[in-house]
Amino acid sequence: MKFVIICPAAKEFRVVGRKKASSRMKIFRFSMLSAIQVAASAPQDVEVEIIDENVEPINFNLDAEIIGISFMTFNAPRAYEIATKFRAKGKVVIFGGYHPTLMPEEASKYCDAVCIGDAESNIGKIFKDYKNGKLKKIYAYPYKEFRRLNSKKNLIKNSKYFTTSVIQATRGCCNKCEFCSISAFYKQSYKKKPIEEVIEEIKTIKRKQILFIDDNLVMDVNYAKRLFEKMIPLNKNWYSQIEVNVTRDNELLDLMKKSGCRGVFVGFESLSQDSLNNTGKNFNKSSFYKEAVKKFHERGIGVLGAFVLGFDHDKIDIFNKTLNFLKEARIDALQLTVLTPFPGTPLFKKMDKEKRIFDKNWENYDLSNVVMKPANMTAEELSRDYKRILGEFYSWSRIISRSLKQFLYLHPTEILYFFLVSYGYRYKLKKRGYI
Ligand code: B12
Ligand code: SF4
Repeated sequence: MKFVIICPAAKEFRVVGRKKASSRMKIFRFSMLSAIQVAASAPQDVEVEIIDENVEPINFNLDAEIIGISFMTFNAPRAYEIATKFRAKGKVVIFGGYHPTLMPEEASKYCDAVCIGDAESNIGKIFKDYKNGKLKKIYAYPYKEFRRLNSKKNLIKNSKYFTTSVIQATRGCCNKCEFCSISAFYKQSYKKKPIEEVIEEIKTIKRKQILFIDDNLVMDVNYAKRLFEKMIPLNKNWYSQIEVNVTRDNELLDLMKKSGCRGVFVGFESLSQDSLNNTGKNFNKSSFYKEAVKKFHERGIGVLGAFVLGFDHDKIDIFNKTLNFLKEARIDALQLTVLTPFPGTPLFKKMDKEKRIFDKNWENYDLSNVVMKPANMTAEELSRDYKRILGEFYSWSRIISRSLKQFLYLHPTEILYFFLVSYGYRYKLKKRGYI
């Protein structure tokens, strides 16, 4: 039996016909772990293929019996379009990923089966039921033990991605930030892969640089410390999402450095403590942010800061505050997003009840569009200043000035990476007409 897993792409990056995938956007094409992990979970006797629409067109005449589609909210409309075309050709379509898990009722209208949550605990049952002619609409078997599977990285076109040296040691997060899809998807649970299996997996990666795609690698501090200790002899450089409070534990920070950490993605979210408190992220203290960044920098660790604009407690001064902070704290790269009420989150429920969501075209849920009425500013002000901050942060003068200052605390390789990330963002902003 043949199973093809499809990753739909946004219109602006989609490869259609003989059009080539933009090589410059490669900087944002990495990982593919969702599809790879689904492939690895499929029964051994099933032949699996992965098609990523960001790098190749979909052949709607392919010979597979079952089509799997993996998608987030922003690419749900495209996923439904693809599913409809395949179903018209008699194929069986199964859905998985963030959007179908959080919106199973909507998703189930366009497919034959929805996998809620992890593929590992569901896909075997889906195939078994299909073979027996008993396919159900919803599969939601919980995944109890997070274990290493044989990698199926060979199924993707490696050269088309910035990096595929990606690993996941933990899944989920126990916190309850009201805007967060991860908290909704994992129902505030946190699973850890056995450390020996993570180490074995790292050993299979040839590249010096590895990327953890975990949402919070240090949620269980003891696990993290043991993992970092075991990673020291591997002599790798690594990058991960990390919560800012890691900088309150010097032993943990030193272990991160010793084990080769060179860059972190930190969810600062907001400089307004009121906003943090009211969104469930009161454990972040904005008064501590500058010191936290300094502590990372002292250990040669670069910081990609993630900030969200448009919380109900954000006042109009949040824009200039954020812009000034980015410069003063020497944030090395920025992921700035507009507060987005993703379906399935408590934020969506609240704003929907208050009738503040004016745009339910999921295509616009890519964190850069304003889809709701903010409380203390207009939607236009939010959109305008969001673009202004990005434009200023990624102006050539700021990129160059940042890169020069980074020689004081970062390794040249990381200076180059942060430059490439900035260049990639600039390209994206230009393409979208923000600058
Ligand atoms: C790495 C990552 C990226 C990378 C790489 C993405 C990629 N194509 O591989 C980059 C930086 C490119 C990226 C970009 C974006 N991302 Co992103 N990303 C992640 C992150 C951190 C990890 C994804 C991952 O590999 N997970 C590991 C795999 C194994 O887990 P999984 O994806 O959940 O898959 C499992 C199940 O869902 C299920 N499953 C998944 N698909 C399928 C399909 C079938 C058929 C079946 C049966 C099962 C199944 O089985 C899998 C194995 O258990 C997640 C957060 C997270 N923890 O997942 C955010 C996340 C998925 N991203 C998100 C968003 C919003 C985006 C962007 C739209 C916006 C942005 N600015 O970041 C862009 C879109 C870009 C694009 N064109 O694709 C949101 C999605 C929210 C939502 N409700 O839609 C998340 C949840 C982050 C968040 N904090 O909210 N992302
Ligand atoms: S925003 Fe971060 S800390 Fe909050 S629930 Fe989501 S993953 Fe956890």
